[in-house]
Amino acid sequence: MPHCNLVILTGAGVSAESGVPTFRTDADGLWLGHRVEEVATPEAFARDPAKVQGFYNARRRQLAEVVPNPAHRALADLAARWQGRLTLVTQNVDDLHDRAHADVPTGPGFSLIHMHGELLKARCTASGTVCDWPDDLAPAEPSPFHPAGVLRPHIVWFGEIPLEMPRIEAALAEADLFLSIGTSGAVYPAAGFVRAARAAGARTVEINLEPTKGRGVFDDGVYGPAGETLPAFLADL
Ligand code: BJW
Repeated sequence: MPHCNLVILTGAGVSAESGVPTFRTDADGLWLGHRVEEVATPEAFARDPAKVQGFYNARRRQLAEVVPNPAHRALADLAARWQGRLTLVTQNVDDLHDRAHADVPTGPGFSLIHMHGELLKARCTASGTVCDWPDDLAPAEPSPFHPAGVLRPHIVWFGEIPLEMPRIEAALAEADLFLSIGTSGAVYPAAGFVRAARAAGARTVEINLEPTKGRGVFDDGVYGPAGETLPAFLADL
């Protein structure tokens, strides 16, 4: 098994035990006190940049208060010993996978893809240039890259195309094993990855607190907090 092509998709549930809130847990549909369409669309940014920047500034600041949990660390340990290709695709915009992987060596077959962007980066609206940005962004933060641009969060909002899709699709097309960890499967295209992996002949496993609506599409399921279930599950691979 450690020689096969492995694709792992992670979502907010992987960071939940670090204290980062998930998206779809509030019965009233609010996400950290906001409706998602008020903060995670290009239209929202055009309409009310102060609100959108404020929301992402708060989340960026929160990263200083959280650390990787046993689920992140188990994935980093796996990457250190995996002999085949391991493509870790995360929908999370926090840097907890990055920090866990920084602590251990990873093989040449490993790659980490932040398909929905990264909180600690900013992007010029005029040139598309991406840069590290650990601090707050002003509502109309002047871009150092283009006189007509401002800096926005390097985040994929609804209606925008997720990052690195060709690389992700290529990895899925050659997957032998696909793990979907801590994601509700409510947001596309990530929600469709399990079908792409199945079409490639991969075994598919859902790892979540509880079965999701898409459970029937997976071959197997492992249920419970990822920080508890994942270390044992990955150790057995
Ligand atoms: C635990 C746990 C523990 C808890 N242990 N587990 C109609 C039909 C189909 C699609 C569409 C449609 N209308 C519009 C669309 C497209 C749209 C979409 O999917 N909308 C849906 C709402 C229907 N998608 C898009 O617009 C995307 N772009 C796109 O499609 O472009 C077209 C295109 C694609 C590809 C090629 C060519 C063209 C862009 C989507 C951008 C998503 N952005 C967000 C916000 C920005 C990032 C941010 O601010 O953080 O990304 S939305 C939000 O949801 C965030 C997340 O990454 C994403 C996924 O959420 P996730 O991670 O699954 O979290 P939750 O909260 O939903 O689930 C947590 C899970 O963890 C639960 O299952 C818990 O049980 C579990 N859990 N604790 C294990 N301890």
